[in-house]
Amino acid sequence: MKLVGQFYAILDLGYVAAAAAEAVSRALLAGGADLLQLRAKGHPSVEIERLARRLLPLCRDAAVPFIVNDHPEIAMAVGADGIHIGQDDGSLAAVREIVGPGMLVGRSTHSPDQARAALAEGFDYIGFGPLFPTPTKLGRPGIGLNNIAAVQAEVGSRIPVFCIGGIKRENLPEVLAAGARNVVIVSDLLTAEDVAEAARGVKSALAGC
Ligand code: TZP
Ligand code: MG
Repeated sequence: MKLVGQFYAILDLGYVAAAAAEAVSRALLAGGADLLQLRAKGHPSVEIERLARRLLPLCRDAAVPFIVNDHPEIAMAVGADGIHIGQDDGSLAAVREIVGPGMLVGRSTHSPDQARAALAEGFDYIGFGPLFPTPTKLGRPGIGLNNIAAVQAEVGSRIPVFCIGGIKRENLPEVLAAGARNVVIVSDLLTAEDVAEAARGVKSALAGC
């Protein structure tokens, strides 16, 4: 499936109980998410795979790529559209040995050098951040907004650069003004009273960019 769109949502089991995962995913998709990732740090593989099998058809119905975080074997087993890995999760080549040539593979990056390296290695897209410190990814400093425009110009002209980390509806205008074109928003959406409405707000803020 092609990677198009600016709005990347993550169903993170740190915020959403597994029992609510489908309803919240439907709301994110109804609100206009262009990609959906399942992130389930510390959860058993069998549980992640079971959940992935339930979320995949929702994404297919919405024609939105479904991405699995951290687990290429699960991404492959369920027929996901993509796999997302961090800096410590090995090389693109090692992941490709598991998932083959067709799957989208994204990399988390935390600096312009890492962003350039991910482009050179051949990743399909990158996350760039955390822009601000965030409880969703504890222990990582915020890298700020200063390098967004340069990374967007240099890397973002070749593959999508998704800014991430501490982005909320209220600071989204500031992030976009700094040069971001694509964003990932996790906790601000998952803790919203009306997830679909919150997602719609993000979608319309991105529309002019
Ligand atoms: N990678 C870098 S920051 C982050 C991830 C997964 C968490 C983003 O979550 P939030 O709640 O939008 O700050
Ligand atoms: Mg990882």
